[in-house]
Amino acid sequence: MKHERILITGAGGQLGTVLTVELQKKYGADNVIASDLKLNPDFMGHFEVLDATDFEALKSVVLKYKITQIFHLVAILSANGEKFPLNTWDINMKSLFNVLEVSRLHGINKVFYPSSIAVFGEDVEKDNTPQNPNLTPSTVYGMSKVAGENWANYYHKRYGLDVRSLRYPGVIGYQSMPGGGTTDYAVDIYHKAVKNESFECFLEASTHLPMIFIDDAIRATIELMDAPAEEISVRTSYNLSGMSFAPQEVFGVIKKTIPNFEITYKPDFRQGIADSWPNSIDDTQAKKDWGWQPKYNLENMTEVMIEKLRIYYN
Ligand code: AKB
Repeated sequence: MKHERILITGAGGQLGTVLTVELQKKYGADNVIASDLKLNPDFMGHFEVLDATDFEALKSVVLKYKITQIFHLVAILSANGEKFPLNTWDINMKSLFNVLEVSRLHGINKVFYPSSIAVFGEDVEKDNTPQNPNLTPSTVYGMSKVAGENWANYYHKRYGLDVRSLRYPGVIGYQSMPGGGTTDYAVDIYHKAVKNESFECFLEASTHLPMIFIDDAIRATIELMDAPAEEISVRTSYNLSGMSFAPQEVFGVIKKTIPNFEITYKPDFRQGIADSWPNSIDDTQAKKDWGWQPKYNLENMTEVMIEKLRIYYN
């Protein structure tokens, strides 16, 4: 196997925290370089303070460690992104351009770029949203992801750069908190339940959204990156599905274990974003091309979330 050296940008975020540990296990801690704007004092391994919008800084990390693969996780998410739209566009696009250019110019052999269900807008079938509908996103974050998918495809076609991408649903995990997304309620609800607090939900009770458990999300990322290049037929971004549920459903499942748990609903501006997204996703192409199969549903995910968070809070 070729000796790989991995750089993760945005490594301190919800996905990055967990993905970094998995990549350390796979490639050895010495071959994984985590980077972000700030160092988490508990982090174990190689870390570089890096602003991925600064091309020269990114290039010097790539050269210093002889990086061969980049997992580019930097992004301002859907809800936070709406507060400063132009700034969101700048950060999301500039950091991606830097990663694509540094990869093209300095011999990176693979790039991972996360996309999102935020690429979909009002024009799609809400149930089992297909791989290739008309994309009219409602948020700047979604617009940046549609543009980013097309740039990934362009770099692949024009320069032969092996960029691979997944459209993540809302990711639910116990190891780290999400920041500034519309699906964040589905992580927060477990924390409140385990701490015996009531939960105020910023979405309506019946708002179905596509979601995925962190273990499945990380496994999908690694399986996609490990797949032989000739099996990757989608060079924009693959639809990825784990499960789909509404706040009232996750509440009902948590209540089976924590009967005193209470919920109230106070929808805010994030309701509008959620209403523009699919209820569920058709990921047939990912299943066909590289064998994707989720392992977690709402029930078995809830068991793990409650068990792990109880350990964390006790
Ligand atoms: C968000 O809610 O913005 C993210 C996403 C679905 O991309 N979790």
